[in-house]
Amino acid sequence: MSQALGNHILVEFMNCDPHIMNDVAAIERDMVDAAKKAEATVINSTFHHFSPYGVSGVVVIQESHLAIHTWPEYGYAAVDVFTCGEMNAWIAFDYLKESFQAKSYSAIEMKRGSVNLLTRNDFDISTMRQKANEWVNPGFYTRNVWFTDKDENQALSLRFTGEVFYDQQTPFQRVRILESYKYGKMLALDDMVMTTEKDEFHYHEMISHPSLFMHPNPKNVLVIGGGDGGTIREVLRHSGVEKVTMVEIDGAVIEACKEHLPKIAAAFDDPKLTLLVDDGIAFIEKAESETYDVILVDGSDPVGPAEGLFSVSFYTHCYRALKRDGILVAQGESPKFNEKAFRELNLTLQSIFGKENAPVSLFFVPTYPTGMWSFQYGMKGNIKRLHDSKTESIDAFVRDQGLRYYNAAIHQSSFALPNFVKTLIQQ
Ligand code: SPD
Repeated sequence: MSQALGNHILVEFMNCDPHIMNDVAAIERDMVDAAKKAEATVINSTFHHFSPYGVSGVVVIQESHLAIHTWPEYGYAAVDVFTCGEMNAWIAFDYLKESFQAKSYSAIEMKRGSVNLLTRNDFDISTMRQKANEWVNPGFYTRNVWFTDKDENQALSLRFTGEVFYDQQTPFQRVRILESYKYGKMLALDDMVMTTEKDEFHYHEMISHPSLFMHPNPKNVLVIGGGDGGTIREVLRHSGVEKVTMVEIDGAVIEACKEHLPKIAAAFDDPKLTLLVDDGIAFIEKAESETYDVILVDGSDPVGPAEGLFSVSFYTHCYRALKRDGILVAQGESPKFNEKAFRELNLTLQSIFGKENAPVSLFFVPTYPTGMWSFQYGMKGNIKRLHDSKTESIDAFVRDQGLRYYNAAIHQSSFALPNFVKTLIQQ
């Protein structure tokens, strides 16, 4: 065979582990390690994750390149390894076959650049090689991985590092803890952002403090959902609260957050807490009437296990389980993202609690699609407003507890609705 400049192997890896095929950090590491095993000199690498699945990437080596495109849904990776000089591409092939757990594979090998077909130019290659050797690899690997929370027409994307701290498919949902560049570690359920280290306080302060300050004497609080623990952490800041019951359907969420988001999952050992890993919908159906002062429904979006948290039957039972002056607060979706769910929830609450007793509070969450989010209320008994006399005690509480979103002015203003939102919830 005549001499060639390079050797190119084109590989089909089939029936690979689909989770590995979607794990951009693992694939980048394996590709870089495969190059090193084959004694290549790695210059840099760039990898991209496609939402919801698929990875593409290239490792540039002094001896040419390794490239990959994956289709996790087929457990398939298309890989090519292009080498020149002494490097043996088949060492990289063997390494990747094991790492991707490929059950079947095929490859073809091509010689590239047959020297008898090429004309050599006359320049001093030794000086160029010397220059290349002077260059020190800064070890800068670029990676471009985005997590996207979206519907068919609208999305919010966060760039994340590719590190996956937790990834479990439970009987209810896929639970993941990932790391975003801007907002730190993030809890995602299925493909939806639930909370992040750096903006969780927006949500958790606003789900809990307004109702606890509007209620004259909240002692017994029920939290449905809220597995990350941020809501109970806020509720338990109120020294007058004597008992908190939390019912979370998915124990994996609690475990993942205790391990990886400890500042959010900070109150699970509080003696006032009774924690039940159970179905909140079944729990409320069996709950005693007139038991709770405040019920907080910290559920995810109305798909998957949280769908029942948006039903008439669920809120009818919540109404029954509230004491005479009780307040219900529910994760209310967005009037700009989930208009239908937002409206239907408000009409449900109006029908159960009364038209004037179903106010909406708006707040801002940078990591949820559109940023505009809501809590929706059901006030049992008389209409409740924040007494001016409470302003001072709220401000003192805010100072003592170091709150970062909620204050007395935010409390009042969050219930003021833009006109388009008023129209959206008209009967
Ligand atoms: N799309 C986000 C809906 C919010 C769901 N709950 C967040 C959990 C925070 N404790």
